[in-house]
Amino acid sequence: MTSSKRSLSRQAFARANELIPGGVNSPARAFGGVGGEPLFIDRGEGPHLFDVDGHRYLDYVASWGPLILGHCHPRVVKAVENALHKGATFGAPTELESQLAELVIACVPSVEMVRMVSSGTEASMSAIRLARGFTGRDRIVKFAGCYHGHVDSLLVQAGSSATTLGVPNSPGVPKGCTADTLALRYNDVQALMDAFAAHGQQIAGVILEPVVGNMGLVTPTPDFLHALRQLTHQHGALLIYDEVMTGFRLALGGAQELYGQKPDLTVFGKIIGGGLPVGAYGGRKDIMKQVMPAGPVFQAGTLSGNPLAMAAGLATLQELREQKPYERLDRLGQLLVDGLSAAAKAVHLPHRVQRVGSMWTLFFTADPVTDYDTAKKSDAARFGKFFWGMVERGVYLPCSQYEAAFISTVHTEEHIQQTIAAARETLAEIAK
Ligand code: HOZ
Repeated sequence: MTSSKRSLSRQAFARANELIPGGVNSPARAFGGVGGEPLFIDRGEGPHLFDVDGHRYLDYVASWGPLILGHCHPRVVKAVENALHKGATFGAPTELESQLAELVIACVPSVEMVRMVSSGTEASMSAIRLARGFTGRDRIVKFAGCYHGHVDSLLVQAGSSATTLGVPNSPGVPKGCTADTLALRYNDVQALMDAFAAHGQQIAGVILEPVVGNMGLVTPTPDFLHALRQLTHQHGALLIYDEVMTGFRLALGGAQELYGQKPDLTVFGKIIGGGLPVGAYGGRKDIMKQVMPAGPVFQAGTLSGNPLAMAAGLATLQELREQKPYERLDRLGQLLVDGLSAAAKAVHLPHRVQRVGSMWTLFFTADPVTDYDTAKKSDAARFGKFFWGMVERGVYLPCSQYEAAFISTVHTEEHIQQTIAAARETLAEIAK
């Protein structure tokens, strides 16, 4: 399938470019990391996507994570249809909101109370505000390479030194917004200890992706997770897990269940909305009760708790709770990474396949990827060739070396074998 066969996507992109900045409504989907132009999508069905030119792809993007049940899962479609017929939005409470809240609380033991919002960005922003309001402190610790949405105070790029005081990495973010953000190296226990030794009394909270998806897949060391919990506790700061990607994906209770951890607050997005726009933040009741109108920390939203979105999220979480797909997803994940590693090894390509459960990344580097600096050592140009080779063979991967790919419950062993076969051909081609 050459680019000439994607002429309708090309036309659609040219038109969109005249109307929408860069032709897309979120930069991640613009193919900037792999070159070329984005595929325009017509529809999805189970594990497959169909572009406007009529090509079918095995989908490992899953709308960047939400679609753990695949496209158009019948239970989700039915739930949304039912809700739609009753009215799209009321700006008044519905019982669906409590039903989803109850299910989230049942799935994630550290969450005793939860507030629904409309995106992961909104959820992180609100959790940070709450941490500051609850502790009466201003400073926030984040980690280089972790992404928590486009929140001003979290858009901080750390330099190569382990600790840097905030420097905004987008024009339009005033220095003042990031002045209280400390960006540290992921998995660096010493840097964390130093930050708390220097600023412990001013740190309101520490936010992290407990398994990182946003620099490609990077896992936390046990020591790092332990130090985070211990130091935040000792210094009266809140520990905030951003489980936008990992929540309901690595286990029903997310990464915190997998690693046996208990953060004070958790940020959700993606799967919690079953493909519709939902974010949420939740945690200890004494903290959550500070949110308005129960408490003084302001946060609001016209479409927060929207009935269509609640219905999609509820159907998705109910299905996951009944299906218990996590062991199967883990097995498929292992099968896939073994196949990818063998294929890369056979053609002597330096590589690392990193995975937790159904999240994975093939890095084109020989060394372990443990943080942002080591992630950036990967050969992103080679990844671009790999990406396009896979597209040509009917496999749709995230269009960046620095993103995680997702296996969904509708993938089968046969799909995984197809993917390995496509990778074998592609890797042999790009190794030449
Ligand atoms: N949050 C997604 C993973 N990095 C990207 C989705 C987007 O920004 O459009």
